[in-house]
Amino acid sequence: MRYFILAMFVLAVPGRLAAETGSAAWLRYAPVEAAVRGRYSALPAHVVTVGDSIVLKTARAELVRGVQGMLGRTLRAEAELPQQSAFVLGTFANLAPILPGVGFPAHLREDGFVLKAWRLHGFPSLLIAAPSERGVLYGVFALLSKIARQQNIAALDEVQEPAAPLRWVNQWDNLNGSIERGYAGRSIIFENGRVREDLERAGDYARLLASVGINGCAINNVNADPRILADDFLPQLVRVADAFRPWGVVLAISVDLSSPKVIGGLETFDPLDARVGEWWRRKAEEIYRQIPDFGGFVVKADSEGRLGPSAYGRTHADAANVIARALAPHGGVMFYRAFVYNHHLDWRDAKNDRAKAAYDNFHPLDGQFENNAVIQIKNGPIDFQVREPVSPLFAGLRRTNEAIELQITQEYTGQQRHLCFLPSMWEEALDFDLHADGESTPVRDLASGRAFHRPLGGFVGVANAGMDANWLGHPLAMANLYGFGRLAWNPDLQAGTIAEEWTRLTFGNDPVVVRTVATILVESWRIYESYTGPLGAGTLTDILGSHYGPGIESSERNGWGQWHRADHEGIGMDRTVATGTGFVAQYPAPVARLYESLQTCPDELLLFFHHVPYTYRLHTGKTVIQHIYDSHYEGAEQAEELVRQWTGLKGQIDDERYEAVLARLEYQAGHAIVWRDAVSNWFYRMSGIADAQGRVGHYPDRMEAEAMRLQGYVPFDVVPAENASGGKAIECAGLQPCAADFRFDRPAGQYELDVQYFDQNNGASTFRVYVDNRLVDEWVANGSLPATKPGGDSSTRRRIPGLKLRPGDEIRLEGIPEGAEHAPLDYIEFRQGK
Ligand code: GCW
Repeated sequence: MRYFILAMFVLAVPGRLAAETGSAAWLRYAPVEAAVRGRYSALPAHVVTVGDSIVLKTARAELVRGVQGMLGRTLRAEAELPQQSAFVLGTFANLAPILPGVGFPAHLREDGFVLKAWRLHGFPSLLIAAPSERGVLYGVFALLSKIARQQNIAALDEVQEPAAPLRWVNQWDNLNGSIERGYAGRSIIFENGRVREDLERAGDYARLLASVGINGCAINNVNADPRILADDFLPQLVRVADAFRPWGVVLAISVDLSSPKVIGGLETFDPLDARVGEWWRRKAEEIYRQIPDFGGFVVKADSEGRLGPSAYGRTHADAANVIARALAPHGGVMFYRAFVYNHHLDWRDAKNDRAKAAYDNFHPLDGQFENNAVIQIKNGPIDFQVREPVSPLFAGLRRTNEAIELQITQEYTGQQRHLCFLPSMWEEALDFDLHADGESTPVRDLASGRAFHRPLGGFVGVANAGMDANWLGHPLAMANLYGFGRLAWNPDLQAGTIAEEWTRLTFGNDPVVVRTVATILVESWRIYESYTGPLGAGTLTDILGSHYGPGIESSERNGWGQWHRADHEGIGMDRTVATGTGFVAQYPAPVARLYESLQTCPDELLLFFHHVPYTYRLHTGKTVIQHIYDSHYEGAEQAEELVRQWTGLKGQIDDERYEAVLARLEYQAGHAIVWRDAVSNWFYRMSGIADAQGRVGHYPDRMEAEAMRLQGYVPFDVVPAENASGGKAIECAGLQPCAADFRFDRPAGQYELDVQYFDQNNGASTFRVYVDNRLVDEWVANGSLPATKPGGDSSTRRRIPGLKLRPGDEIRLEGIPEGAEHAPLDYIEFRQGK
């Protein structure tokens, strides 16, 4: 009883917001505030659906659910057009005969819709009509989004259509349930080599996708396990298709080109061998017999160790076409990835350039692909780096369908531990004018197929949502999935608009919340860029491992081709025609001119296209080396500023999501300093040029762990050295517990103490901090960072605020190792006045 009263009390506290896990994402349908509810009082109380397909049923149920949640009203479903005001849902074909006066648009793209206020039998009604059933569902979501964002919907008369027919996500899920480059838990589709028994979350995912107009999902890793095409797998795929179907999301799979041989029993997978063609034909037939609305296949071939047509001296067109022809009679689409390159490039040859690979491989084949084949091109010529120019291949295919592949999962952009709102980056890529044929041809028109009047085209987002309740790990990362869908629907949208829409739907309409969150989002990409990968040099991360923390040299002297070519004199890849790899020539002339010349090449891409000395002056007037130092310091400060901005929202957002975001932002601010120090120290060592502001290499507020008095703890070298302060740290590998202590020798006052330690994923050490034998903090390093040793991936900050310290105080750090994690410590730093 006591608990019950307590619970009532908690619920009754005015203004207290109910905890949310984030699982509802942007489809919360939170009650519309009383002050604006009047805006919707005239909405109909009835809903009629003309037609009874499964997608129409979903549309109606969603409308009922949304109106119930937001306005607290239960819509009555009617079988016939009532003699009172109603929501009327249906396709043009079904509605036109019974609503003769309406006049639906004659040429609306598939999946488009109409929202229209209409007097029906004299009663004010609302039509949600579309050429296809899926369009009706999209219309419902659009209407509900307007209500959630408190928009006025009286006198609605709106027509929307998508920019392109193909708006898909790819999941890189493995059949064992892991996800390649996934940062939010296990697969929602697979488990232990099979499709999960419980596909409820897969259905919820399809609902989220549909709500932003995404109409296809390829569910498995492009590094495809051939077993996905095995006979006994098909019934499992049928179940996934069933889970997606109510939401108009078609199921697709990634397939391995060698399947006819590996699981088909043929001795070859040569795309020009008639038996191979026959195998794909039968396979497609078998699939469509059981999944009539199957979407198609995605293929990664001759890339990163995958087998491909080169095994038989065939072309990518041969490979794509043999499968495309098998899919064509059923309306299936064949996505063939342009991410084909040699990862054993000789780095000693200054003419070698991975950036050239996609164009070199696919441009010569333009016009040779079947009409249902689509070349899926990553936005940049390298690989989802924090900053790249757009791929020249977008302009290099005119008689071939193409789609742009964007990465929602933040492989190179902080892995959902750092905030990085990617629509800001995508907007720039989509707006970039490649001037194919001298005409204006922004990437969005090339990818959508509009520029060259292609039958197919579109947008593919690598999403990698997982079992984490909030789908992507970082609560704010969902803005990337939302933003991808919105841009695929309408690539003219601005990142700021998307950020605002998403914030309203996700956190409500409070103006301070909307302004703060949208600002944080919009600034986050540049902030992330500024402390990671400067001036187009690429994300300076551990290329050979996690792709997460700093790993500045890891890109060099190996065949992966993500080189920045920094040495003692300068940095950058010379990709010019005059003196470099000649990559620039792959762009149409106006763009090539822009990048070829140092005068016109934008600073932010300078090092992508040119090799320059550290003393080279940017358009801003700064030298390259000083820019590297400054941007890393500014970026780390801005990351700290994000924390401050967020804390201003305490109480305005439910505690659960507030705390979840705060924890990530605080972690990010600490890790931004790890990045800052690693990059700036590495470049200081390389260039020998000091920071004009005297920051790099000088840390007056720091006490290195190896400089403390150690009991049990032993110093060791961290490799690479720049990933730990002073290149060294201490670990407790023998007798435990271990301790490190020293006497405080600064002026008395209030301090904030930052303890920099390493949090590996192969142990959970305990740390304790004492001041004069008084325990002031204790924590367990049990995060899940991608690291099994101390270094840039695992380096983590613990902040202890509000410590009163006097000279002579003994500060002692105690570490208790667990598993393979030896309670490693790097340094502590004092900040006064906090
Ligand atoms: O960015 C790289 C990733 C690989 C990925 C590959 C690709 C699925 O590091 O994990 O493989 O791209 O896009 O095929």
